[in-house]
Amino acid sequence: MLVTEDTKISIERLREDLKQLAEIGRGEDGGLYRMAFTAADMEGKAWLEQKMKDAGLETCRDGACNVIGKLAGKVADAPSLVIGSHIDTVPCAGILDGTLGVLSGLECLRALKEAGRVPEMPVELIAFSDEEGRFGGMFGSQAFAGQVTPDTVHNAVDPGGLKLADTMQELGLDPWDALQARRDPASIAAYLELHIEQGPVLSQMQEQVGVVEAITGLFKWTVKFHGEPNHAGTTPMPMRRDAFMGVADFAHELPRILDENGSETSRATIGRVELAPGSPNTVPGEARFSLDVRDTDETVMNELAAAIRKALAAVARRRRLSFSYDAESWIHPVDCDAALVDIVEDAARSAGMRYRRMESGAAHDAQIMATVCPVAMIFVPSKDGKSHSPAEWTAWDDIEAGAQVMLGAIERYAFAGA
Ligand code: HGY
Ligand code: MN
Ligand code: MN
Repeated sequence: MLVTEDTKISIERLREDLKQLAEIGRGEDGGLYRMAFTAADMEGKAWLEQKMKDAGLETCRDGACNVIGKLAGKVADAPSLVIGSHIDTVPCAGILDGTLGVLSGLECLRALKEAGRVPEMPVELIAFSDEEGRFGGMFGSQAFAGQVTPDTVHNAVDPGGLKLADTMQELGLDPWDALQARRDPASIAAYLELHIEQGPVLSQMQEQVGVVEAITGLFKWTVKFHGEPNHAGTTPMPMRRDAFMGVADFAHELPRILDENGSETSRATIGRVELAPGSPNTVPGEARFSLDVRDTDETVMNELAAAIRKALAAVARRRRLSFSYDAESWIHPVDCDAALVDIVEDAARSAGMRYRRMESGAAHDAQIMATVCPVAMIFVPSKDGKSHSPAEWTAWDDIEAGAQVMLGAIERYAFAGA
């Protein structure tokens, strides 16, 4: 396996890129608000595209508005090594989730270009649209992997009820073009993604790099309890059909449901609750809430879904409510490709990194790409395990270490024939 140690990433350039992109979509509270297909997200895409051009990459956007930069290979029509992640964020996000993978990938390709090194195959850097699932799933990578259907394009909505199709049209995009974003799997050799761990393991173990072997699956539901709005003063407690109390009762059932049906990698989160009519002196007649449930084993995911449906029905009966739910997305857990994981591990070991093999509790575009090609991921530590908040951080020397391992993995994979 040919490895030249002379190609080094520049942490100064990477730091400058991170600082610049961190200013796009920054809110008053210091968090990032670059949610998918907002003006800030589109500004971030434009900024990134220009950076790719400045780096001498051939750029384009596909029908899902994925931003793509290509480093040409010696064999022009060989299947590409694809690297990337996302630059869209959750509301009030940190500056590294997704972004670090895209900008580290950009720095790797810039370093290779600067060193005049030409890979055997094209290497394509992609910033996938809507990884955070504002519109339900991982729209950009799902479109790239051919998983988007007219149903997705027509019915995907965000938590506020805005339709994906309308949102794209208002940006001058044709949502139906997403159906043409599918890339022929024969043109993709493999996918590599660098990402922050978003958990506590690497930082607690004082390790620099995570060599990811498996990625958790998840399903997202929007659940509704329907009761009866009524006067907060004149309606005796036993006579109420209080939809919020349904949510409260169900939330207290979650630990039991996970204990009885889950595993140590099971997670369940209610991240958003909306009550109607929403006035302080009215018993809520309707409650609508999000449910995010995860496990690395799909059988366990199915068992958790069945147990959750039973618990919702029991709570509804007890509270004289009715309930319904929309299954927003179901993303399969995946194993990373053993040979690609070995390449990442070899790059980490040769660079003298303290590393460990581990699983991902967060979902990533890599698990969508795993449906069409071999994938592997590189993690860098998250300070105090924090993420999806402005407290999200990774020490600069860990960022440099991770990006250098990424470059080492690219060199091992895309220059193998050299
Ligand atoms: O939710 C996740 O795991 C990822 O950050 N989208
Ligand atoms: Mn992410
Ligand atoms: Mn995220």
